[in-house]
Amino acid sequence: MNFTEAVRVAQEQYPKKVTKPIKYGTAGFRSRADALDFIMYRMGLLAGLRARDTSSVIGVMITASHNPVPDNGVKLVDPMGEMLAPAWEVHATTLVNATDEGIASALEGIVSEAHIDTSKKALVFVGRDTRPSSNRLCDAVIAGVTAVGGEFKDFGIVSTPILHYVVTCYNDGGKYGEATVQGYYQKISRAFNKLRSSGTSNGNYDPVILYDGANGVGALAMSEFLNNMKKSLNVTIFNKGEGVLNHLCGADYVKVQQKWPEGVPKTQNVRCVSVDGDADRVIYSYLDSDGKFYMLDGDKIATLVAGYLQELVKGLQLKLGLVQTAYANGASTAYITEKLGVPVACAKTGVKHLHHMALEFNIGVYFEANGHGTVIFSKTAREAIETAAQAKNNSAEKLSQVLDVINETVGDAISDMLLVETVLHARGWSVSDWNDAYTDLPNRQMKVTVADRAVITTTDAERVCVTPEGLQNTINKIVKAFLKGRSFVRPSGTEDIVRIYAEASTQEEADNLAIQVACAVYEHAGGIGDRPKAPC
Ligand code: 16G
Ligand code: MG
Repeated sequence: MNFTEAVRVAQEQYPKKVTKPIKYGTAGFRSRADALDFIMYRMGLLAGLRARDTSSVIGVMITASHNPVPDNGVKLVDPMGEMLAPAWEVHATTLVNATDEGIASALEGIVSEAHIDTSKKALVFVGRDTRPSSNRLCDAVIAGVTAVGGEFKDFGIVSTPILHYVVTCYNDGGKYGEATVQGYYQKISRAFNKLRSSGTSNGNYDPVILYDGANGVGALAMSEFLNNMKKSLNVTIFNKGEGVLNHLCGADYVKVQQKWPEGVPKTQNVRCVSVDGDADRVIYSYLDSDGKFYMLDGDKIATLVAGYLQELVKGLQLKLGLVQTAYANGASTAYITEKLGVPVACAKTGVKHLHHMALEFNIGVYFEANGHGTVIFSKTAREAIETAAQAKNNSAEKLSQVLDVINETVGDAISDMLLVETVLHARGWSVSDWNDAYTDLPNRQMKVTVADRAVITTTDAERVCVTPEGLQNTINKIVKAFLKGRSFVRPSGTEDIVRIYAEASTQEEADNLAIQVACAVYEHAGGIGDRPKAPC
């Protein structure tokens, strides 16, 4: 194939105006939307090649998730809904760093390295979030796909998990479900309706939910879901788009700021479900009778789900495990290993790392503390569950219904919410019963801006800092002075900053620990601007 057309369109419509090197990271490419046109175009080109390489449909999702509105981003979805294969992350980086004329040789390089037959057909599924820039950037992706002779299907505004779902379903010939947006809603709502067929209330369980849509696609997805569902949940949607996307609301705000979302009435003892800007993360929270705020994050969800599934798989000879990251609250890890006897593995931040590690179990539950996660079932597990269900094993029958509520292709805020609701209902728990299972250690996250965040490198699933030399020793010394103290630092994969995590026995100590470690980073790694003073 000759790539002159790809170069012509690049030069005429999507010229590159920056020279700074850019890397395909955990969240694909993400930055201010006005700097993304040429990147989107090139990701369209790349998706066209990847589709031929895999002889499958490839997904391109345009979103910056929980970032502020002026940002945007792009991620490629591999054939079975996975994140883009590592070798292709390298190709993506090469292609984006080429000059406009250099596109041709970059593409030729990829074709020859991956032995791609360019005469094959290529089909790319494209989806986008609600950001004002997403439409324009979607056109750029489509221009890229077309410039390498590919075809596309535009799914319009959809959540990230919906795009993963339709890509997977299309590529497996519909075994996982129907490859349409409607097929997605129907599959999970049908499964949920079935699980609720025995009744709506149970013990302390109350089906009332305040839903925080983050003013994004999660609000649209929930109202669509409610249209398909019987009245077994009483959901009121807030932050439907009347406010600014992710601003003072949504899963990331609630998790990081540890605050009730704006725009949602402060009703006591009713759980609030917050999703992020592309609806692949979910965080629960509630206010008690004194108005005190409680947050139930990905760790609480993971422990709830893993504990429940562990009970259901008893007797089926299946190995169930939980995968967390360094951000998992120490109390959650202790609870799940010591109280529930579920093995826990720790992965690097980023869905692909968790997903990969979860594959080592027959049933792998993986969740980041930020609320992104799902459950994946191996072929062995599916078969064992189906066989036992056919033999009328009660737990296996339930498990096989639960399986259909789960979107195994990627973390999915709505499907995760339905899973949580299923477990709470089965246990007859109120949100505070759930919260009482264990008490989180107080924690604090901070960020520090440094001249070059790449000077920070880590090992042991990001729990130990390797460079700059001496930083980990300093952190060790600081941490020693705190009861139940734990802290680590890592370069962000999505922002030009270094992240700091700290936990300790009280909030004041956790804050204090975070500040001291932030100062250590500032000193060892070339901090920019003011020295960190207060938690931010
Ligand atoms: C991305 C990752 C998410 C991770 C976050 C960390 C995917 C699909 N998403 O959003 O898993 O938690 O980055 O961001 O992998 P950070 O590197 O800025 O802390
Ligand atoms: Mg997201």
